[in-house]
Amino acid sequence: MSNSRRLFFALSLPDALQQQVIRWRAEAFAPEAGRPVVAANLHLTLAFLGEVSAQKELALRKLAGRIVQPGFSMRLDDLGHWPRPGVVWLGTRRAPRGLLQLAELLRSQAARSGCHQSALPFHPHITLLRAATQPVAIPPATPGWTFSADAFSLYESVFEHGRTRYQHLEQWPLAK
Ligand code: 2AM
Repeated sequence: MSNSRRLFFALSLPDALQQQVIRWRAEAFAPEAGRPVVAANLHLTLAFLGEVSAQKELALRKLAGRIVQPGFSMRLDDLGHWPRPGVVWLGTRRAPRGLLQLAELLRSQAARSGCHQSALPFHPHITLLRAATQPVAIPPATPGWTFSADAFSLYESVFEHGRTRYQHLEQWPLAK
């Protein structure tokens, strides 16, 4: 499947918030805690699609373009560590209904289009550190940023020169 791409739907973080998060992260975690995700790669995944053919990608883009869902705000006030995948993440203690509905819609459209969906419940998170497989001292609190989502996006995960880069492909607005 040479013309397939590794795709996912996600919320982008505004540039200013990306910068605030990486500045705080440098203070909040020891360098040996894990490999920091570069600022431009910080995002919140809504639905992971895996390797998708060009035809299926087109169908999923069309479905995404028909979504009418409200925008929402959330406080980024939760932190956690998943040792098995080696991920330290930033999340929210109260996921807004709009976020859960949007993710559910995208995940069910993906499943119906034949993209395998994890059986694990959706746990909204922004990955901060990777390769964090040893115990990590998690700070007791975050600065409590508020993140407003007024659009969602399709990204391609590109692995080149030993690095993963997320290529922004298309964005759709959420209703006001
Ligand atoms: P992660 O940050 O927790 O690793 C691009 O790879 C994005 O899709 C990342 O946010 C990643 O989540 C997520 N992702 C990768 N593989 C996945 C899978 N099998 N199921 C769900 N999400 C996945």
